[in-house]
Amino acid sequence: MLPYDIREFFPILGQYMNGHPLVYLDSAASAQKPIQVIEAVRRFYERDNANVHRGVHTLGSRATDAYETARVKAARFLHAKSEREIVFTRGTTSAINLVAGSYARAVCGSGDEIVVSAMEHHSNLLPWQQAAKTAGAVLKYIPLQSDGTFSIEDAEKTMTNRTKVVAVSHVSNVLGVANPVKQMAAIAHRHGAVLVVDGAQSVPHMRVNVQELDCDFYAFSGHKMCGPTGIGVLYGKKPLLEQMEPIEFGGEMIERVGLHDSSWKETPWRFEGGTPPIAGAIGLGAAIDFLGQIGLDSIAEHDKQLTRYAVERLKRMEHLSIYGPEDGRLGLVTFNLGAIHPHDVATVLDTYGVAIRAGHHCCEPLMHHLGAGATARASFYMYNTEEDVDRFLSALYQTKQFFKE
Ligand code: 7TS
Repeated sequence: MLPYDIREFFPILGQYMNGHPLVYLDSAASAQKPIQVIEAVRRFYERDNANVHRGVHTLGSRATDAYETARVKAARFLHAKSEREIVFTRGTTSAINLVAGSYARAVCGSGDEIVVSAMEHHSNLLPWQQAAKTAGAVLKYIPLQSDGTFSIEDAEKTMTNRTKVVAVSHVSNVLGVANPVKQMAAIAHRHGAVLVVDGAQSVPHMRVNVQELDCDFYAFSGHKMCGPTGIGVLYGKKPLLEQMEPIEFGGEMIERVGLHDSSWKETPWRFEGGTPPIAGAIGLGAAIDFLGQIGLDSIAEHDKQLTRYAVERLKRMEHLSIYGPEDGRLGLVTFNLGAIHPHDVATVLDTYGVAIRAGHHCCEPLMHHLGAGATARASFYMYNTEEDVDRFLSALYQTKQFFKE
């Protein structure tokens, strides 16, 4: 377990909510921010704020240096070959939209295939639906097993030599377990396809090495790993990014502009038209430093252990059903409490200061597959403790009594 005093870095956690100490169990939706990140953003605005890649003045070059340093940090964080493989985006959603809107539309012709799973977050589903429609391509689904996961054998069977793109999440935001993305990359490559990995739920909890995985694209959001909102990353292998056209056009992404024709900067800057989220990138750099200081292996171990602690106790509760496979949960558990609507569960928990998420978690196809219209989800991060889990369980017992379930 990580030391309790890690919580001192997160000022928001010191509050009382509805008369109870705040128990924040919704980090899978967005993680809290340590003072190191808050301070980095504040320092930037207080001392270095200016636009990037423009001014010859000193503030402009300080801002540019800080922004580009964040890119280098992101490259090291993912173990990319070069910072030129790091595109700053608004988050996972816009990173995946960039690959779908540019790469997939260019490489997919009529009858080609895009392979996804029904486990995906809508952000890793809708962009592919749209790309397939535009290109006349077929959107194929890897069949899911009863627990919501898929097997590598089924993933392999779904791919053919018409498959151009395979897109899956590294860790599911509902099931909390990891998909075999390294093996999937190898299979996709044998078919001449690329693998796009949605890393929104993995990077906060585990060490990721894109070269080892040999994935072609990897997307994540800063805000789920203690960074600011409004910043994310698309990693892409350089030769792939170099063959991609931008999907946003305007200031700063150009090399030369004529009246009827223009040309673009090199990658990654050609994908960053307009004023980028500068403070966000700097905050993300600070979050990367912070995760490095705490140690991603320690965070992973803590999150796994705490999830196990919660699951063991949830299992003892009558009428409580847990979704997903038995093992391998990395920081979250999804459940329903008898016939009580998960929104009611979350509302009552909130009166005890416990914040969880309820709903379809932007995974409607997976919810249908699991036979649940909606579920409740508790997610854990480095700053959560066994005491948090105990408070959550005790509030859940109160909820059960209240609804006579
Ligand atoms: N992919 C996965 C696996 C996610 O969990 C999320 C957000 C996204 C993509 C989209 O990330 P964004 O930063 O671009 O919005 N997931 C959740 C969630 O589970 N609850 O709220 C947001």
